[in-house]
Amino acid sequence: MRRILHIDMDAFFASVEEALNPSLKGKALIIGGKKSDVRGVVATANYEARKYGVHSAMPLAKARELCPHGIFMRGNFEHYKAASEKVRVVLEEVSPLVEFASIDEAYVDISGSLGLFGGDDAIAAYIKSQILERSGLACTVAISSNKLVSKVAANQAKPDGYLNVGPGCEREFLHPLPISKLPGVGPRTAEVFESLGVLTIGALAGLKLGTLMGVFGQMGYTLRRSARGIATSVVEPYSLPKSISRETTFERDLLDWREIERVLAYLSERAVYAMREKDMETKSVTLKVRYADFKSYTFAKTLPEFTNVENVVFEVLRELLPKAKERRARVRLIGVCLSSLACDQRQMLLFGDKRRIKWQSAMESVDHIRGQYGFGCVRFAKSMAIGGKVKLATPSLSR
Ligand code: TTP
Ligand code: MG
Repeated sequence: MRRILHIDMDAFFASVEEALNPSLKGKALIIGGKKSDVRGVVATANYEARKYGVHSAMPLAKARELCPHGIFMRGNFEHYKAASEKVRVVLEEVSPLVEFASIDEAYVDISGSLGLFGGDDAIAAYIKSQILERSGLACTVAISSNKLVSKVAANQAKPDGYLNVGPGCEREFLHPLPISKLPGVGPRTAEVFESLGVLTIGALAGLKLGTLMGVFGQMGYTLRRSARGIATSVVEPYSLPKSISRETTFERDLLDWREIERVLAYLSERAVYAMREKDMETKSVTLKVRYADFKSYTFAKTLPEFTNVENVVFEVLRELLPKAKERRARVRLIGVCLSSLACDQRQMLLFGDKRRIKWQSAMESVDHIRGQYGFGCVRFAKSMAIGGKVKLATPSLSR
């Protein structure tokens, strides 16, 4: 019998702050920026602050309006990483098959551990109590026969919850839920379904495959399977990132593209460095721009071959920039995303062109120095004009 557990920490960044400083408990707490910060967005809010309508990705200014008495904090990513590691230790005591989907969310294949712990309920109880004891943090756990159903179930059971969807009950569990709860159904897809009168996951599961594929193509097939509670993907312990992005909101909306380009150069340096740390290479570069009217656009380009050097990424971004400038609007946020990632094929170096080999070996030395003295000790001249010490306005979204 396959039993897959999903765990998601409750109000994660906020709960870590509360655990470090218990006097914050019971108060409305918002992480993402100080009260005086005019820019930036909410990373998360504790459940007290959520009562006022504050949620992740909301502009800080709006959060301040809704919850003026709230406590606002920038947050500290190192603390969140450390808390996440404590969670990992507990999960790995239960099973070696642990896959982190984000900093506060993981899947555990517990099929082989049921006998040892005395069943799935016992495993959930062990995980919840051990995490609380060792880190002071509450979490929500759900178990079912696959990742998809467990994820949906955990969302339903939040906060501090536990839900076990028994074998064979997956469909029955999903059917009454609104369509938007199904992974893969974003706000736009949900709108399409709603306009067709399809409001629940059950209604979607009942649609004819031909109808669905007519509207959504291949995605229609996947959605129908998901709606029927069918998911076959396995828990992959050391999952590699699918993309690496860095983005930031400016202190004030900018029209000066020279300044924007410098910040973009800095962000791509950070992204490429993070990618190399994971021994990965990219084949697709995306430029993200959010303008003053909050409209976001992305411009992407696929590279002829994989790269892990900044200069190649800079060149691609420079090609994409004219499209971003066309809108002639002030820019609120800029970001870069590296995707189509693959593990670095070092042996390919032998076949690379001379320039590439030169850059790769130069950056290897740079990374070595950065490993000892920190990222900021070696920077490209392109981004230096924005200053030596850069603080990104939305650090939590800029991993
Ligand atoms: P989530 O698990 O989505 O949210 P949460 O843990 O704060 O709250 P809950 O699960 O109880 O609903 O995200 C985990 C952390 O990731 C969150 O604490 C902060 C960070 N995060 C951002 O920085 N920006 C975002 O837009 C989101 C959604 C999360
Ligand atoms: Mg969470």
